[in-house]
Amino acid sequence: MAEQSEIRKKLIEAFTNTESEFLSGQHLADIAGCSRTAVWKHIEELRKEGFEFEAVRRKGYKIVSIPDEMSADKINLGLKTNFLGRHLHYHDSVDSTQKIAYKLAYENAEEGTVVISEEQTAGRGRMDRKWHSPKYTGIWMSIILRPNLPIPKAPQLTLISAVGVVQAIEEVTGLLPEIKWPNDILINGKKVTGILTEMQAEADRINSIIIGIGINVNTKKEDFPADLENIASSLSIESKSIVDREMLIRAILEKLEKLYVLYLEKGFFPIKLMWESYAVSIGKAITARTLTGEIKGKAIGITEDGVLLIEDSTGKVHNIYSADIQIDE
Ligand code: BT5
Repeated sequence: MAEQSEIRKKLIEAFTNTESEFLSGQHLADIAGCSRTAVWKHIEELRKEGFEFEAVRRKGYKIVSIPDEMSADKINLGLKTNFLGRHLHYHDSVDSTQKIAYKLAYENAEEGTVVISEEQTAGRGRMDRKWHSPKYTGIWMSIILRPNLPIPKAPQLTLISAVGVVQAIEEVTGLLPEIKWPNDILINGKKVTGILTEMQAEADRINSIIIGIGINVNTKKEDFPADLENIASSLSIESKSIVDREMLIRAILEKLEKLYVLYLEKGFFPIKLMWESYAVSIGKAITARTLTGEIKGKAIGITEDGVLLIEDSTGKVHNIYSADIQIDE
């Protein structure tokens, strides 16, 4: 029998393709590959999610409206991926999607499993910093990947994700975001997205990588707390319009899947070129603040492993594995 989420997807597709037509229970059962009773049960579940249907005896069902809030089914609608987002866990409120994804990964969740929440009460950034994640305004999601790679390659996944998110934002909004190494996406110098890559490893191999992506989508200026007011922005502030979060999620999953497959086949080099074309810090004077101190110099590029290279005033080149970057010029 077809999987539950697949059945749901096929049903919604059937309804949205035919719009105002009534579809018989038997017809829907044939399309979805399940029994008529199962069709009825799925329609009841969809009603709980805010989909409205009209049911007429002998004629069947007609879709009347699709809900505004996000739902796993609406995100799935028209999603053109093979594995990213095929298992989607949607929540109204969680502490952190990273924590939930971490648990799912530990319980052997499939590669490509995605956790999304409308709100995070304890969203986090790197080094346990807070990530502001108010309800219904953004995309707070975590993606489970299981690449067969040695541990030092893990930071490349942050860069791959950043490229995917930039391409998706560009496609959906027309905005032109820039990447600040390693994990910030900026528009007009303000942070609209942060990426957090964490991993579970065994011996020297990666078991799973959890990519956390936080995007301020329809956040209003007044929704940001005082400490973020001057450093953060949202896609709707920058584009002066409301952005469809589900469409953006689909675009991210599609771009990211393509890049990830390309990376597994061809290695990091093609991604590195794309990443560099979006990077704002390369060629500029920057200050890198690491756990052990501060390094000032010119950012000259990244290595094959995604390590940032800074040349100081004496000509010495420093390899930066993890830091916060300030652009000085
Ligand atoms: C990041 O850390 O930028 C990674 C953020 C990852 C968030 C996602 S949401 C889904 C998943 N679940 C989680 O719990 N997390 C991930 P970092 O580079 O350390 O930046 C953190 C800093 O960004 C904070 O100290 C603030 O200064 C700033 N910040 C916090 N919330 C922000 C927001 N909504 N927009 C812009 N900047 C923010």
